[in-house]
Amino acid sequence: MYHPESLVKELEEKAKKLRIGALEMIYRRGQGHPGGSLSIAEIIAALFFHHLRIDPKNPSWEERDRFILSKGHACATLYVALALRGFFPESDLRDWGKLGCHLQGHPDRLKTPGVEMTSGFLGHGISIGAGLCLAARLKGLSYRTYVLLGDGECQAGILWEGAMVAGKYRLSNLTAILDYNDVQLDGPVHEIMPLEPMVEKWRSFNFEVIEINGHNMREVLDSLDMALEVHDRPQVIIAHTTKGKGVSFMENKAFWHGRAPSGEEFEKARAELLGEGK
Ligand SMILES: Cc1ncc(C[n+]2csc(CCOP(=O)(O)OP(=O)(O)O)c2C)c(N)n1
Repeated sequence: MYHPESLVKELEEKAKKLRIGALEMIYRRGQGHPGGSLSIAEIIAALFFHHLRIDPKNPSWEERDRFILSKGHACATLYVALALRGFFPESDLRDWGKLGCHLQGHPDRLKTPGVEMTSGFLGHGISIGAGLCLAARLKGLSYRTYVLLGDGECQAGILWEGAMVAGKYRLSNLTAILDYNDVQLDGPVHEIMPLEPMVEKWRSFNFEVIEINGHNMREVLDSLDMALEVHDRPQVIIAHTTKGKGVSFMENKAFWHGRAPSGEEFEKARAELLGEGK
């Protein structure tokens, strides 16, 4: 489908808002995961502000598309998107992680409207997603399931069991999106446990593979549309991204995987994201 320039620009603005909002949450809480929250901003913006069939007024609508944040540690970005989409008031974001707040340190499907899977324990999104897709098939429902994975997460063996199931049952209603930023908790993915050849790996699990630059909004939108055209197998969008994208001192640094910025660092990051001083 053709995407007008105005839509691309609007979604790029949303991605910027997601980045600033997520960083602000992490700064305020003094805890969180900036690197992997920043790398998924375009993907989350494209999904939540354009692609997904969801209704914030009816979060449990049976035909809604399901989105699973399998790399649950990056939930700040998801929470900002859900708030901006109207699943709950934006003011709730300020209470993230506080006792009694529905926004937990990692996503909790029993507490937060719009969260489909409790996650944080890496590796399980594909299996749960495959289950949701089989359920849709059995019930004759038309919803699709999207699972956002980390590349470090792909080092977990259980993920490939889920992929095997999705491939066996030819779950064409499942789209995995891989945030391939090549940095995990404490170093480069390709050094800790190499994943390559990634395209061939997914193909051998019977997935249709689409490879994109995960920060190019047009490519993200096109890839989501291309996935809709695949009717005989699950799909994976391998999105090449940069951990810490948009903040110069955070980019590609494992140091910023799970550390909150100081007040000064946050202000510097915010100015960069707003494009000030350029
Ligand atoms: C099963 C499991 N093992 C270890 C961890 C600890 N952990 C949290 S985040 C992370 C790194 C994940 O890397 P990646 O998937 O690449 O995430 P991103 O770089 O996108 O933040 C690890 C090992 C965990 N949450 N779950």
